[in-house]
Amino acid sequence: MVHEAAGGRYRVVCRDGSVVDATLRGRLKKRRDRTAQVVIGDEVEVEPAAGDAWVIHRVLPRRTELVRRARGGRAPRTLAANLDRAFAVVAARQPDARLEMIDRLLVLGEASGMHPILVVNKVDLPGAAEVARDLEEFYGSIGYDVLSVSAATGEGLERFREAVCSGSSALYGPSGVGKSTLLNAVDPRLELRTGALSRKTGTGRHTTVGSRLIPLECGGLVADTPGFADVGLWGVEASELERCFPEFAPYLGACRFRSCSHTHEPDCAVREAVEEGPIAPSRYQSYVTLRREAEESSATA
Ligand SMILES: Nc1nc2c(ncn2[C@@H]2O[C@H](COP(=O)(O)OP(=O)(O)O)[C@@H](O)[C@H]2O)c(=O)[nH]1
Ligand SMILES: [Mg+2]
Ligand SMILES: [Zn+2]
Repeated sequence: MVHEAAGGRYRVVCRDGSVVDATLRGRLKKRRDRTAQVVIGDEVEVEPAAGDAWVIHRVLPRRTELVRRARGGRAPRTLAANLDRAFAVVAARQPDARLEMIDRLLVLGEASGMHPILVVNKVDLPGAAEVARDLEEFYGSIGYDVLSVSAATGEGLERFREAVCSGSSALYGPSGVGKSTLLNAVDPRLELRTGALSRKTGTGRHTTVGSRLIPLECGGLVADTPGFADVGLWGVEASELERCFPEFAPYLGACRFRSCSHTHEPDCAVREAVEEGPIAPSRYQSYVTLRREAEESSATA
């Protein structure tokens, strides 16, 4: 499995625990499509090359794929493959949790083939416990696991620790919500930099070049990728959006038009479910917003 990727060099940890540094075989390098990129989490086959060098000659099919599709028609980029778990992280306060941001994060997790876990951090702040409780109830009713935690006090961290200490995970969310602080709380040896200003949009002084899977002392692996910071700019294709709202599932296929966008068509089963109650208005509103974004960005592509 690829544990680190930077500038065309890959650190591969083999099943027997040995570690080799490898480059891509030319044939793989030339292919431009997304699946030919090698990313952290990829299962690859390596073979010895000249001297003591190694080359990756094959990438195995991916189980999950965390993909970043930038708005404005730029090519999608895979950030990590085969992760077992995705944690969408927000803060109950500072910055205040907004439903649209939460929905955006959950959609990104779903689009990557992972049913994300919602982590609501900073429950220690004044008024935050109530916010977290409401979010637990709301997103819990849609079928999401919601973990209310405080990286500062350790409250609620047991379940987070249990989940993050097995397999591989990604934490993603806006900057300043406490992702690095959470990981430091689970494994203080990491000493990840924290503070809202430590990693400003790509140009900051602490820009990470490569991506890596950070091994936790307790056994899990956590993806560390520079692109995670600006999730606000991610998008999902219009056609796959409806599948990223799990509570829409019972209604898909029941609209009058097979290609219904669920925004304006008559006899739309999704819109009926919003009117009748099973689909929450805020969720539907997020769908409409993301749908419009997706259409705008494909129009400029
Ligand atoms: N009160 C409180 N502050 C926190 C908590 N977790 C993180 N912070 C603070 O929030 C800021 C951003 O944290 P950081 O881990 O850098 O966020 P990241 O950008 O998501 O990695 C820092 O000043 C942290 O000290 C928490 O549980 N409670
Ligand atoms: Mg951070
Ligand atoms: Zn419809």
